[in-house]
Amino acid sequence: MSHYRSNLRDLEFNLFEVFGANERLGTGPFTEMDPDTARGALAEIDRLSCGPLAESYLSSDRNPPVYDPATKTVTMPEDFKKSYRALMDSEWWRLDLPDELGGAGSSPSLRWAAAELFLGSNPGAFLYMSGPGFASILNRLGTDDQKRWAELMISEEWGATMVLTEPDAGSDVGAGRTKAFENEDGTWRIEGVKRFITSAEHDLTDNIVHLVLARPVGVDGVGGPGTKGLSLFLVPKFHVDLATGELGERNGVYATNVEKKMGLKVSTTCELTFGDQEPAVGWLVGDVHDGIAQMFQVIEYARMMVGTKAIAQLSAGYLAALDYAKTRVQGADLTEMLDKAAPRVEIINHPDVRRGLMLQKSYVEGMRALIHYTAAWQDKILMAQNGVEGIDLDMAERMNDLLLPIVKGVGSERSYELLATSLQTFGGSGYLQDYPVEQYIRDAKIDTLYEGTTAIQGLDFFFRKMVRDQFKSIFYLAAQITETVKGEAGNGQLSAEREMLGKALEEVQAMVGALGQWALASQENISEVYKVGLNTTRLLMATGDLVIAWLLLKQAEVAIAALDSAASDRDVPFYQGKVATAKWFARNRLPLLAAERAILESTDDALMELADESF
Ligand code: ST9
Repeated sequence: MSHYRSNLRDLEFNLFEVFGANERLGTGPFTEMDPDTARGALAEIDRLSCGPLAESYLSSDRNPPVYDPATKTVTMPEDFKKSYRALMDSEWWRLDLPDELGGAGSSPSLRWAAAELFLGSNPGAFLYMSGPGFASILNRLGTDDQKRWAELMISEEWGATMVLTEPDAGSDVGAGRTKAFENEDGTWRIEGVKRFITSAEHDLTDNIVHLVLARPVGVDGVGGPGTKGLSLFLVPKFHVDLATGELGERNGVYATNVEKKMGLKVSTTCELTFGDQEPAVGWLVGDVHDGIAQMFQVIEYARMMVGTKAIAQLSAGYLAALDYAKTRVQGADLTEMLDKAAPRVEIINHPDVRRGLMLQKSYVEGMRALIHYTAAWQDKILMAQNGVEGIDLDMAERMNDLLLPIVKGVGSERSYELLATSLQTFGGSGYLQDYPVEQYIRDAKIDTLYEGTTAIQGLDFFFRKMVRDQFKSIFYLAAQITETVKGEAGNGQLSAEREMLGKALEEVQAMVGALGQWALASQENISEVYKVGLNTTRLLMATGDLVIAWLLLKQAEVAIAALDSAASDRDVPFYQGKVATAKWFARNRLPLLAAERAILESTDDALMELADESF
């Protein structure tokens, strides 16, 4: 049996019943993909994800890729290669491509729904499928020759990587020391060592195209300190005859180590050395020195992907725990605890197991809604860029920017935390490799780390997405939540929860206000900024809970309307579950925000003044 349990019903509920994908699909840039075609695509992707794609998930953890330091090559496990082939042969990666590159006319929201299925089934395989996604970005940013590279990356199904990190430049990308020297023919010679590079060596594809940040040497106006001195280079593993697409000589970029990791073992994490024995030749992307901004186009995409991966893995963990709880018989019902001969019951009947299941369910479904809400803004961005009228492109971009650190930061933190609750549902059995949850936990931990740690997401959320945005998008979001607080949908059944949502909104607004005050005060007294820094992660997580509660309530409104009309017998428990989940989350999680606000408002200088030796 497949390790993977998907939730296609909830994906379709988000897409078509809550966030209106049916109104966007089949129109504007998505003309080729009408709602029926999209449903058909998701059904097929679901079959692939629960079937052949999932088959090597467990085995490739036990028998991970093998690195040979003599040849600096990696041999991938055979059964993983079969899963990867099934994924590539399905060609669903075309959902990610624009029309001019042979895309399927998909909307971002359909693409992220599909991505959840792939990432829940076999996240490592999805990561190796990076070529098409990176080709779209190269096609957008590149010169004519680089657009040809993009075509070849797609037609030849080559792999691709993003290459930022160095041993002494992790979160601080601007500390990178890898250098680029211009050759007389206009190409560049890259020299340096990069670290933690995902998919940088493997034998799944004939070529790998690296997008590398390096500091140009001897060029006026660029190459200075920090991120702004970095430029972006295309550096292939093999040279290529661009006219024919034929591979030429090996380029001087080699994987000089592959890390041994806690999880996601099938995904190679490489040290990549440039120009050690032979020159590593690269091309300046777009022929412009604008590296960090260009790389952030990849990073934004990847941050959305990481949040989706985290939530996909939590969903799989929750559904595995739910199955177990429905079948595992242990102990008597609590009402019969005094009768030692009372019949034993399935553990789903025990109150504490139910509490744990609802905690998982509410976060899984709330965070899935967050992905779809964010993706709906991405749909609107693409529509506005393609001439569809009546969309505020500026606000759509601001909202997408605001939501990305929540998707990535909150999604990954809550998923990792709650996968432990999934495991707990199994009792001691959850600790065994007989069940997939211990691997889900190991494989999900990376999500709080790569593509910017949670601390980085918290800083980005406050300083860039609020202060630099002049609080425009957060005010817009608050106005949207207020509409729900003041609304009347839900047939009178959600009034208490609306009130709780209103109170939670006030708590978060007060937290934003306090951080804003400290940021302002730091202009007079710079150390005030520490109080901001002590609370950016708290604010990120609190806003996450607020948005999750809001989206669960919006889902409950839709569910109540469906129950009041003619929901099929099969759908009744699904919709009733939606209403119960929204109510539970509002009652059990939102009151905690008052405590978070109180803690935040009581922040003083003590922690920063404590001597390092006293820790
Ligand atoms: C990594 C790899 O972790 C993980 C695996 C990836 C695998 C990807 C595979 C994808 C698969 C795809 C599959 C496709 C198939 C699809 C099928 C579909 C069905 N937003 O604040 P400043 C820019 S890689 C936008 O001064 P500092 C901006 O240009 C490692 N832009 O920063 C800005 O200039 P300005 C990941 C932003 O203090 C400039 O940066 N590493 C943003 O110099 C400078 O900004 C990290 O993520 C933003 N949010 O540097 C690094 N922020 O202000 C984490 C900045 O003029 N560290 N820019 O606009 C950071 O993010 C730091 O905050 C820092 C600080 C480096 C930016």
